[in-house]
Amino acid sequence: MDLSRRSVVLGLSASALAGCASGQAPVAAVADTLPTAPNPGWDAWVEGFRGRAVGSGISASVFDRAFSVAGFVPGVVERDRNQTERVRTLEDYLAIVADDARIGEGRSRFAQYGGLLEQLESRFGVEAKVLTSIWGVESRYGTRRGSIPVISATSTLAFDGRRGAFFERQLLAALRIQQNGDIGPRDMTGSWAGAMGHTQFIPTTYEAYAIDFRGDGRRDIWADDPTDALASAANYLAESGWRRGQPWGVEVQLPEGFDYGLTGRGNGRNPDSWASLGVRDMNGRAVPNHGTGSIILPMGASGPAFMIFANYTVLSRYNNSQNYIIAVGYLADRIAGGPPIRAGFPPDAQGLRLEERQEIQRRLAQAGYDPGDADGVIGDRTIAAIRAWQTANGQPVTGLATRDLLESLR
Ligand SMILES: [Ca+2]
Repeated sequence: MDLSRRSVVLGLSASALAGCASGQAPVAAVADTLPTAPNPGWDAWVEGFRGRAVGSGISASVFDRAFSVAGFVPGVVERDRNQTERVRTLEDYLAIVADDARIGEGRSRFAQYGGLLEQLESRFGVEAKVLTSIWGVESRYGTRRGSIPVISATSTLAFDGRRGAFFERQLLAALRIQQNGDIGPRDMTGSWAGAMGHTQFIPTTYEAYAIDFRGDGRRDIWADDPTDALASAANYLAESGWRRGQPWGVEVQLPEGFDYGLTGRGNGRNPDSWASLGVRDMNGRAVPNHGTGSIILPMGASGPAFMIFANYTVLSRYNNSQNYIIAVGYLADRIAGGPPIRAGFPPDAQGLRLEERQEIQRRLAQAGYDPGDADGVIGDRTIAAIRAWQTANGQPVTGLATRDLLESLR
């Protein structure tokens, strides 16, 4: 095989980790590019891996064809290392993946693909709104499917990542998928961690659950047409035990003096028991019988409370992050016309609420800085804009969105 690799620029859009069980909720990143770079260590690793791959049943020609267009991508390693650093609150995560824009787009897609979604719902027993929501959270309805070659991404992370064994399994699965003829090396793209297509399946999840819905011989989750991808997500949820017509969870209100020791994902009770403790839905009624439920408080006692049911656990198979599961369930409900979360969110560590963080962003933009969208999420761009403003105004350069900053900007 040819180990001299040209440096190419790869597109990166979505960064999702479907099925990774990393506990990290995916967030679609802004579009950027990730180049490959020569790396003799990676070349040597690939040579060694070639023997293991062929030994496990990958044909030498499939292997060499796949790696003839692959390379080491340093930016992928960077993503993997940075991933654990930022822990977003539920409020931030919802502002990113389940904001009004994504709800509106979801309603359009729900209408546009209504026929297909109905077929999937009747065949797999997973509601159309849930499939639409997963599509929305994973790839912004197919617009952020990721354009990094999967062999490059997974081999880079298998060679030089925190989770080498995991990514070697994904790389082997990716090669088997190519060997099976579902997709060619140049078209097998995904996000930085190897999550592929509209519903961001990692290769092993694809092998286990992908569906060729129209029977054309290929399980194509990469094409513009989302049919196979949505069918595959439906199959995955159905196989994981989805209960049709049952909610993932409902927002609830807790009575004065409620014992918070009763909350937590493992502390299930039957509906009568919760009702007798004074737990009500947001209309003041006892929660209907959806089976055993637990109560979770994603932002503590001063934030929203949810009673969660069996379908919450089913969604956790896709990604075991609490924020991810709530976002998928909530976006699904909103797409179907459900209400916003009624409880307020507590102020952040700096004592600011969402509207105040948005005001900081708007005022920075008015002052000529670039804090990104005024979504109230203090991310890298907003921090950079705050630092630039602080520098220009002779303030200590902290990058923090504080009340003092807001007052100064006013
Ligand atoms: Ca197909």
